[in-house]
Amino acid sequence: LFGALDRQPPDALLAVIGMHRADPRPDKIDVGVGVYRDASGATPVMRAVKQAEARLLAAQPSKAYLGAEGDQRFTDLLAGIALGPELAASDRITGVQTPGGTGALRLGAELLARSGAGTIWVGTPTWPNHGPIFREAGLTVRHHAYFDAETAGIDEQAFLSSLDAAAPGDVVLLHGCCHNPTGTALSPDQWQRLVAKLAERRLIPFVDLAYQGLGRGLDADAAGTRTLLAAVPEALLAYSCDKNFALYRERVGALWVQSATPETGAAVRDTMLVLARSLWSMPPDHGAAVVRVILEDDDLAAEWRAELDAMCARINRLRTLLAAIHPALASIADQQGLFALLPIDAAAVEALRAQHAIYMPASGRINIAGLNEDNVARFAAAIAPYLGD
Ligand code: PLP
Ligand code: TYF
Repeated sequence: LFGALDRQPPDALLAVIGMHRADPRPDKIDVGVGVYRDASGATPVMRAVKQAEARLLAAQPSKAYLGAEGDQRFTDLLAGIALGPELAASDRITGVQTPGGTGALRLGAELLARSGAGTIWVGTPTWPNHGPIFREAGLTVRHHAYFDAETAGIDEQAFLSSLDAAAPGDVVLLHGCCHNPTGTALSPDQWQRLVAKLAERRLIPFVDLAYQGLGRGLDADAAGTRTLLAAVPEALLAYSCDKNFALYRERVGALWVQSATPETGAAVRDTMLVLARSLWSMPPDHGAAVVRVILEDDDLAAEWRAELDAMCARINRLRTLLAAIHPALASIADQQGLFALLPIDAAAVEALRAQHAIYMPASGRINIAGLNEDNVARFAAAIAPYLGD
């Protein structure tokens, strides 16, 4: 049976972790996989998370099954953060806990397939897992224009006009903020024009919000998503808490689906639960319970927000430093989130690894948080020869 299977390449992003770990050079720099790092290069457990975990350890009464929806109070409290109070109260929006943002994307993909959707459009470039997640669920993945390497910005005209090739009922995957891998973000005006295009073409948005709070702040980073949901009848929102609560391996996320009517929403929810039962039965509890404990408690929630704000500020300080170093990097200051796409090729990436112990995927994407005030100058000097004039 299994003899027909071919060997597969490792995940290009996760492979960088192993290569960096094996390098003995003391001044090595890891700007590979997308996890937040502090100035010492660590990815610490957040203070509010530690306190919530201590409370759970002391007081959690049971670990008995919850159900396919997971911790519903987690999802409802998180809706206030992600959607804001008005949309969170909508009787057309229903949400369930999922294993990370990836689980939310996959559950949404399965729901789309079950509903008869055939095609999802993703931007070029996008997170490399997007294509496989939707294809494994049986959807056709097509690509729309998005990034302009010349300006290191969004080619809005090409983006919107490439959506003219989509058929009514097609789905469009959008990054809510902090685009992975380019760091770009739509302005409020650009969101408005995108909303108009989606409405005109009768396309269904599927927003992936995996970095809320790491760009411009919690509300600013969700503003485009909220504008969109308020304007269209149907939409999906895959959410990850793994970056903004630094819970990565705990796999914390949620999927919200907005339907045209509350009645349709009830059938959507039933279907989400049926699909979740066959995918993972129930999502893992611990990380979602941690987030619930934080959001239930004003003091813990304030502590979480303050630490998240500090992480966001550190990323933006590094962005300013990096952008000032070379004209080809200037746009990094205006972009947001962990990532930027360097205008260098795979050969340059390999040379940087061999000669300077600098680790990034072959795409030239860097995780800005892997830099610090001490190594940013050395990093800039190493990449400068590959950036042109
Ligand atoms: N979406 C994007 C754009 C991401 O970069 C990631 C990163 O991991 C995810 C979704 C998935 O998040 P999670 O680790 O919660 O599955
Ligand atoms: O883009 C990143 O680096 C993060 C982390 O298969 C990640 O989204 C990367 C690859 C992967 C899962 C998560």
